[in-house]
Amino acid sequence: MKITAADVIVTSPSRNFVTLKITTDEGITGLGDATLNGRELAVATYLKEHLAPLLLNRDPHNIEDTWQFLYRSSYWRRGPVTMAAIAAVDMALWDIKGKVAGLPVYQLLGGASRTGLRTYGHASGRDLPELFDSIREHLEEGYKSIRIQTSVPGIKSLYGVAAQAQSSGERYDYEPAGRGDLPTEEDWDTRAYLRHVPTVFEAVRNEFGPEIPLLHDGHHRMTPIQAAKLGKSLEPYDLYWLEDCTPAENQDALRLVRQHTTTPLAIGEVFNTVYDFQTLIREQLIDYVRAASTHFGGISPLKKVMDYAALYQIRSGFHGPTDVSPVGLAAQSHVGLAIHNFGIQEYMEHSEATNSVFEQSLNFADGYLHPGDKPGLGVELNEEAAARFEYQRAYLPYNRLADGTVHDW
Ligand code: EZ4
Ligand code: CO
Repeated sequence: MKITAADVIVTSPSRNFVTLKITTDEGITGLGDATLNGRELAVATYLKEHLAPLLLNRDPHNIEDTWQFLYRSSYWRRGPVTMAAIAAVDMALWDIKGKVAGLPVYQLLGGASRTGLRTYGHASGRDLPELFDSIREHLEEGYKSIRIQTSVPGIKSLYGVAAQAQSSGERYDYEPAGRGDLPTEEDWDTRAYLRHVPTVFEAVRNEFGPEIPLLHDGHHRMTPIQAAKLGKSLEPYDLYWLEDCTPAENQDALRLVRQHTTTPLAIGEVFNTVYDFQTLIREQLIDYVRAASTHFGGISPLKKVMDYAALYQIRSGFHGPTDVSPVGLAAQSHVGLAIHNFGIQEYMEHSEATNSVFEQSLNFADGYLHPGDKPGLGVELNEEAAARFEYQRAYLPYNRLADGTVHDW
C-alpha cells in the first residue's frame, strides 16, 4: 500500500481546526489533528510545504519508521508546530492501520483496560451562586469530576472563562480563542487569587460534600513558592489535582512545590516530547501527565510516555479542551482506553457546528467517554460541511498586572 495524497483541511466551525487527510492507493483514508490554538496556519503550512511531499509513495503501515523519519530528518527538533504536524501524520497512519485491520485503534494498542474513560468537566462562575449552578448543571449531565474556576475579587476578567462568553453571558463551552485581529487583554493579581481560591473550595465542599473529585488549573501563573502555598492551603479540600501551577519551562520549580504540599500535581498541556516530562516523571514530581496527542507527536509517543510514567505510578490526565479536535480527542481516547495507568480525561463538549463537520463514533454517557468501535479512530470529516466554515484569525487572551507588566496567561 502507498500514500497517494496528503491534504490539509482548515475549517472553523465555532473555532479553527487543522486536519490532515492521508489517502492511499487502495482508497483508504486516515485523519490526523494538527490544531495549534491561535497559531493554526503555521502548522497547516508546515504540513503542506514540508511534510506532504515526504509522505507520497511511503507505505502507510510503517508508522514508527515514518515518525522517526519526520522527527530526525528535519534536523530541527521538537516545538509545538513541528510536533503538531508530526502528530497529525501519526494519527492518520494509525487510523489507516485500524481501517485495514477492521479494528478500532485501541485494539491495536493492546485492547481495552476499562469499559470507559472517566471524565471531568469545567464549571465556572462569576460568584458562588453562579458557580454552584454550573456545578449542578455538570452533575446533571453525568459528570462525576469537576474543574472549578471562578472570578477573583478585584480582577476584572473572569479567570477560566472566555472574554467573549463573559460579555455575551453564554455558558463557557468554548475555549477562549477570541476571533479578531488582536488578542484580548486581561488583568491579573496573584496575591488576590491566592487569598480567594481556598474560600471557593471551602464553599464548594460545604455545598456538595467530600466525595466529588475537584480539580483546579493554575495556568502557569504562580512562582514556585506561591504554588507551594496554594497547594498547602487547598489540602483540606482534597483536590484531585492542581494543574500547571508554575510556568512549564522550568521543571526544577516542581521540586520546591513538591516538598511543601501533598496536593496532587498535573502538568504538561504545552509539552511536546517525552524530554519535557523526563525529570518530572523520573523524580516523581507530578502525579498526572497532561499531554494531548495533538501537541505531543501523536498516538505513538503518547503511549510511550505513559508506559514510562507507569514505572512511577503516574497516571494520564490528557488535555481535552475544544481546541483538541474530535480527531485528536479520539486519538487520545484510544490510548486512554488501552493503557493500564489511565487517570482521567478532560472533556469539554464540542459545539454542534464542530460535530457537523467531524462525524464521530465517540460517545459520552453518564460521565464516561468511549471512542466507539468503528475501525480506525472512528472520525470522518464531512468536507462539504467543513468548506462552509472559513478560517478566522483567533488569539488567546493575555495578561497584564496592575502596573502594566505582561504576565503568564
Ligand atoms: O487554555 O487549551 O486545561 N485546559 C487549559 C485550556 C487552555 C487552552 C489553550 O489553547 O488550560 O483551557
Ligand atoms: Co490547563
